Amino acid sequence: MKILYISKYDPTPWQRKIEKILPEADFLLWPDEAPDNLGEIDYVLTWKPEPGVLALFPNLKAIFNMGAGVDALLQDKSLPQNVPIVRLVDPLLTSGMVEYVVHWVLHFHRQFHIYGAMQKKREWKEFPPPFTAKRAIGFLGIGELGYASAQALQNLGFKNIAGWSRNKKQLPGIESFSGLGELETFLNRTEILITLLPLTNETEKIINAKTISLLPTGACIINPGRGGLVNDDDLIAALKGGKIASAALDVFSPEPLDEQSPYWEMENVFVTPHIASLTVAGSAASVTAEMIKKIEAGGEPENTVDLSSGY
Ligand code: NDP
Ligand code: OXD
Repeated sequence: MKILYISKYDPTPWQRKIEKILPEADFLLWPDEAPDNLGEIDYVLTWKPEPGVLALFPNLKAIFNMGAGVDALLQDKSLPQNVPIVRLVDPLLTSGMVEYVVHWVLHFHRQFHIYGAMQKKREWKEFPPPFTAKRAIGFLGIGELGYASAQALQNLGFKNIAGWSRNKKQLPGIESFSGLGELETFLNRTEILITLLPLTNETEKIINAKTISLLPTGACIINPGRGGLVNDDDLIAALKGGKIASAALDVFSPEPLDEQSPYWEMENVFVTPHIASLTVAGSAASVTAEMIKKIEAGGEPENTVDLSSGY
C-alpha cells in the first residue's frame, strides 16, 4: 500500500506514527518520492495542495485532509469527484478548539473586555455579569467542534445554549435552530456568538450588517471558523459603533491578516493567527492510520465530505 504525503508541514511525526500502525505501508513524500506510475498511490494525506495535483492519481481509495475545514481543498476545480475525501475529526483538534471557545466565552461573559478598557483609564467600577445559567450563548454551526465546545460550557454551568445548523438537532440541553428561516430568532436571543461553520457558498459572509443588526446591542462575537464567514467592513462598523461590544477573531480572509487591517489596532478586538486549534501531527496521524486500516479491511471511511454541500 502506498501513502503519499503532500504538505509543507514536517512529515516526520506523520511518517513515524503511520509506519508504526501500518508497517506494511510505503510512506512517500511528494514530489521527490512519488513512483513513476502515479496509479500506484492508494491514499493521499494533504493540506492545501497545489490545484491540479490531486487529479494526477487515478486509483486513489481516499484523500485525507489534514485539518477539519475543507474549503481550501474544494477550491481545486480538478478535484476527483468520485474519491472519498475524509476531513480530520481528532480528539486533540477538538480539545484545542474547546479550550479556545471556553476561554473567550468566559472572557466575554465575565466582561473582561470592559475591564481591560477601564484599566487603561484607571477606572474602578463593578459590572456584575448575568447568571451563568442565563447567559445566552449561540453557536452558528454545531457540528463536531461546536457541540464539544457547547458541552464543555454546559459543564461550567451555562444552561442557555443554542445551536444553528442546516439540519434540526436533538442535543441534550441545547436549543436547536435550523435553516435560514430560524436564523433571525437564533440571532435575536444570542449575546455571545461563536461561528463554527464551514466556509461554503451558503455561509460566505454570513456575518454582515443584516445579521449583526439581529443580535442584541452589546453582543460579542468569537470567530474561529473561517475569515470568509465575515463581511469585515460590516463587522468593523459594528465594533466601532458599539452594536458589537467586542470580538475575538482567529481567522481572516486573506491570511495572514493584512498589515493595514483596522482589526490590529482596535481596542475591542482580539486577534490570534489561526491557532484556535492546531492539528497535532501524532494524534491526527493515528486517526488517519486507523481509518486506512478500516478501509483496507473493507469498511466505509468516516467523516467524509459531501461535495454538493461543500463540507
Ligand atoms: P462540522 O462539519 O462537524 O460542523 C459544521 C456545522 O455547520 C454543522 O452543524 C452544520 O450543520 C453547520 N452548517 C454547515 N453549513 C450550514 C448552513 N448552510 N446553514 C446552517 N448550518 C450549516 O465541522 P467542524 O465542527 O469539525 O468544523 C467547523 C469549522 O471549524 C471547520 O470547517 C473549519 O473552518 C473551522 N476550524 C478552524 C480551526 C482553527 O484553528 N481556527 C481548526 C479546526 C476547524 P449540520 O450539522 O446540519 O450539517
Ligand atoms: C482546520 C484548521 O480546518 O486548522 O483544521 O483551520
